[in-house]
Amino acid sequence: MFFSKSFIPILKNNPSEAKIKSHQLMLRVGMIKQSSAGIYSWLPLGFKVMKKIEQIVREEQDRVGVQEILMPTIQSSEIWKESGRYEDYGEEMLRIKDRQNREMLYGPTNEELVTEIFRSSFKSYKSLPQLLYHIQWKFRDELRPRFGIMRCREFYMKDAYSFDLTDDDAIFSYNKFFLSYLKTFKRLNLSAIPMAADTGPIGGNLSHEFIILADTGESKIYTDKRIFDVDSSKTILDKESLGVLRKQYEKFYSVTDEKFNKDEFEKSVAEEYRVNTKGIEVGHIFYFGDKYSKPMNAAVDFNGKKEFVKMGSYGIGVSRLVGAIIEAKYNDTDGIMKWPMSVTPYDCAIIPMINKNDKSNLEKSIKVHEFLKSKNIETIIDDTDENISAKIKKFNLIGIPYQLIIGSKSEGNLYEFKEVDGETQKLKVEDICSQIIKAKQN
Ligand code: P5A
Repeated sequence: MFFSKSFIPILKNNPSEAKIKSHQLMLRVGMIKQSSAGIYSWLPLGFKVMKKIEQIVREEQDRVGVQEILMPTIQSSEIWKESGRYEDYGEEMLRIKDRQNREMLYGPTNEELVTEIFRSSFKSYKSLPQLLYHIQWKFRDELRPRFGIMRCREFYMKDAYSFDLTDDDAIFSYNKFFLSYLKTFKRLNLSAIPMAADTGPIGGNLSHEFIILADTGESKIYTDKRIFDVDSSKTILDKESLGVLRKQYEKFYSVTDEKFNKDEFEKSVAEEYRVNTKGIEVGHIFYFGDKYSKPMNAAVDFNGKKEFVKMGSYGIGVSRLVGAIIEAKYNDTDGIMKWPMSVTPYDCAIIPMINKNDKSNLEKSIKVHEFLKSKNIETIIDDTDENISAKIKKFNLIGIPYQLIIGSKSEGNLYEFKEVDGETQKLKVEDICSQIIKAKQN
């Protein structure tokens, strides 16, 4: 991709309406464009990052045996009346009437719709467990949408749902998601901590929020810092080890604001381990038993007996994660952003020094680009006539992890190469290639 032909509308200055760094940066480097309050268009740079996040989320769901489906954004009010949530959901729900005057809504979540799909498709306990997910836009008419795509009205969510025969089986499903969330956030280069949380309008009595620490986060958290050292890397998917894993986290006091109790915190966490800070909720999982299956009559036959299925639901804020990663990875002292390799819009920026009468550096850039492309490394060539330092500054801001400079200091087959926040090295293109491939594998 040539920069001159790309659609990356960079602004000269930080937009004044943006209060936090992710919102500022996303507008500044043209990742998103507001279309109305809390509703955004995703431009190529932002969209590329979101799609990469989506793919990692998908792979980790598939890995634990969750099946992908796609439910619509527009739902009928009927099923919400059955569950009793049509009134309860209040003004956050965007209600729409179709031409037959039927009450419809733009789904804020899908517990009802998936329960309806389940009840009309499954009759026997032998088909259980069923674990289903989709990745779809949601709409919540937030009273105060803010911080760009972090708390907006239309957002992209991965939501999964589990159906089991017994509470015990359902907890096993819950724990599968618990582990898969830890692995998903790790692949995004984030350290997300599971915290006991309130269930709000989704319901139930077991719930964890997955929170990454950030000063600009909206969630207040109280935790024991030893929770950051729990190792989930070797956990396998059997019932017992998943139970043990959750206990390893739960033995540390770790709650969000709504569950906070000062005496309990001080009693369970020695002063040296206490962390009282802010974070961003990037995922939230719930166990709510038969809260939806009972009123909606979603049951299976178990040896002649009707059993309402036990359900849980599991959300990841896919679009919110784009902002959350920026909050975690952007260094505002030097204005340098560095995308994790797993989600970066481009792996490497090729920055040639271009003179009016001499296009040889541009030609070299194209050759390097072709070579790297053949090794699955995605690059963007800055073919504009800005000077080198302006180009470097631009890519420091965008956050492309590597920069390859083709200019006066390139000698023979050696190029200047640097990690966005690292030292400049002089390397052959083959060595540059292996360095990037190595970084992609980590
Ligand atoms: C779980 C999946 C649910 O809706 N039902 C289906 C359950 N949970 S949740 O916590 O309400 O939302 C899941 C995740 O979605 C993100 N999120 C948002 N992102 C951007 N703007 C919003 N207004 C917004 N609301 C929720 C969060 O990451 C949340 O964890």
